[in-house]
Amino acid sequence: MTKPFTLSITLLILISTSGFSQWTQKADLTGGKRYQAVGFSINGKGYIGTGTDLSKKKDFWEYDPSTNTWSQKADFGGGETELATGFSIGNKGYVLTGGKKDFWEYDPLTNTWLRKADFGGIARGAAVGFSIGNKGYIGTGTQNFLGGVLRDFWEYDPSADSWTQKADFGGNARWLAAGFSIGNKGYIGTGAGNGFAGSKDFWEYDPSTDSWIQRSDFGGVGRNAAVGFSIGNKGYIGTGYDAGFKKDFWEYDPATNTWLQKEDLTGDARFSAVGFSIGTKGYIGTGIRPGTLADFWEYSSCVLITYYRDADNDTYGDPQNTIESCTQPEGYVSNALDCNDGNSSVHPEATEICNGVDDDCDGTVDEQSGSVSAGEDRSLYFGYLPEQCVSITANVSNGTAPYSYQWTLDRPLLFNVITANGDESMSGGNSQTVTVCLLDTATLCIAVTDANGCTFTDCVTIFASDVRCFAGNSNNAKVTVCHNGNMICVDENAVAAHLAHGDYVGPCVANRANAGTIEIEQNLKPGLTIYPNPNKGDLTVTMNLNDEEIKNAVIHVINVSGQITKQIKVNNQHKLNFSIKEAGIYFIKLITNKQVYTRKLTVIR
Ligand SMILES: [Ca+2]
Ligand SMILES: [Ca+2]
Ligand SMILES: [Ca+2]
Ligand SMILES: [Ca+2]
Repeated sequence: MTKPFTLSITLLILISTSGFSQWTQKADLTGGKRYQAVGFSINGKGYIGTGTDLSKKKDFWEYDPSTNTWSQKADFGGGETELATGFSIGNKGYVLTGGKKDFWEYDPLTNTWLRKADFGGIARGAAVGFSIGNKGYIGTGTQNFLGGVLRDFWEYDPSADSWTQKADFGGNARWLAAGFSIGNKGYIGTGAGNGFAGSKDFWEYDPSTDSWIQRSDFGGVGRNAAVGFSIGNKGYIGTGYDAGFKKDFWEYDPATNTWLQKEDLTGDARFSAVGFSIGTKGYIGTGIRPGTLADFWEYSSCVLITYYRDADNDTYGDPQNTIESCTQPEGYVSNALDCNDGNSSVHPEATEICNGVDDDCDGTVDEQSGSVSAGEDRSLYFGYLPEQCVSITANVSNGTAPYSYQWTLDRPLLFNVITANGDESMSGGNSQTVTVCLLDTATLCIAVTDANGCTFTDCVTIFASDVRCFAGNSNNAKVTVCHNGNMICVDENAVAAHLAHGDYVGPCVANRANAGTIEIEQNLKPGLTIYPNPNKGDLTVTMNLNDEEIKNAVIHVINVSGQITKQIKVNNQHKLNFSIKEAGIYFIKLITNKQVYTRKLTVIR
């Protein structure tokens, strides 16, 4: 028992959250308000006529759903009447006059009414009529509109223009019942016995056996003067009266013999309305609440859903191009997630590639780029073989392998500097690791292109100096070393011994300590300040020294391995900003004409 309940709750949630109603108000009946009218549909058009307001009516109207318009047709052949009973068979409509036996056929092609064989039973009103195949059926009703309820049931054969009595309705005699047919079965339920107390029993008629069986009671409370019609394989009963006006609306599924509550009629609760279906749509109009009504409502047996055009067929829809439909139309999807419906490579599941386009529709262009680091700046001493060349490996993060590498120097390689072997070199310029041997400072840049076409770059400065010297007339290069403040030219194999006692490679810098030696902080008197410290790689150095002292001063950044990772000429400035890429402990060494200042520095990431 819980399953239908759950289903109906789910449906109600679906309706409420989707914002769509299954009911749509259509043009009011042009002929004006009324109740106890009769109606049917033929070939895509609906018909409502007769009924009463302050007086009984005979006018008849045709509704065209394609234009949502009503047009007046020939007055009902039987004259003014109310509580008439109607149905349609094929291309004709039929109406049994309320309270009389005269029975009329309407032909929309000729817009004429033709009186047919009188109804087989006694005169009545508020009966139920429907057709199955090419036969019409009328049963139940009231003889005198107050009581005198009936349960006889009759079949009309238009080909013979004759009436045949069939098995009495399975339930008690009643009037103001509702009915419809589905396939080759007819259904009658609800209605009132003598009086107005509503019933909810529901019965199925099988013309092949001329028999009635009771089916599940109508899903809502018992009632009378409801409307009934069918759409496809489902039947519907709604509105009506039972100590109050009703607007609830129920669907009957003969396959499961169950009732499912559908969305209430959006218009006013009412009874004695007219209901019929045209194609996949149901219609309810007119009636009384107790004010008389002329409004007219269309029921879609499905819930309208917004679908989004998927022109590029990538299964993601264009939020700007929508359609509302009961079922998913070809070329449309239920999501609105495509940010470019003209490109099937662009959608939320696409891989972001570096093309200047937001491929994955996350609002950001080319966000999947990676990065590359060539590490810290380096120092080279050309002519001193251990430090004449450097190999630098590009470290890539966040890109997509495989990568291609392109190293470039910001100037041409020097050659024939002083001697024929004074040549710079660069090898591995198209590989992850490049090796350069430089005579003079240059900037070396790496450009990495990943599998997605993303290119990212980094540059380092190679502080290089030519430390070759040529003692005597020899063309054999030796190495310049600063020894006790004097520049000397020594054999390569003697350099190590010189470095061991505090000399350094290259020309002398006044009062300069060995550049590559880590020293504890010294000369802490104000003069050299670094901030912030620790820092995230960007720092400011201020030198509160007089111009004379700062003249020709240099700053060395030395890592914990004693390597100079950066050297900066102060150029008479008192304040410098620079950056250190890699996290770690460093020493900033300021070498002036007079002394050396050293500060310890921490770079965090
Ligand atoms: Ca698309
Ligand atoms: Ca797309
Ligand atoms: Ca993106
Ligand atoms: Ca992109």
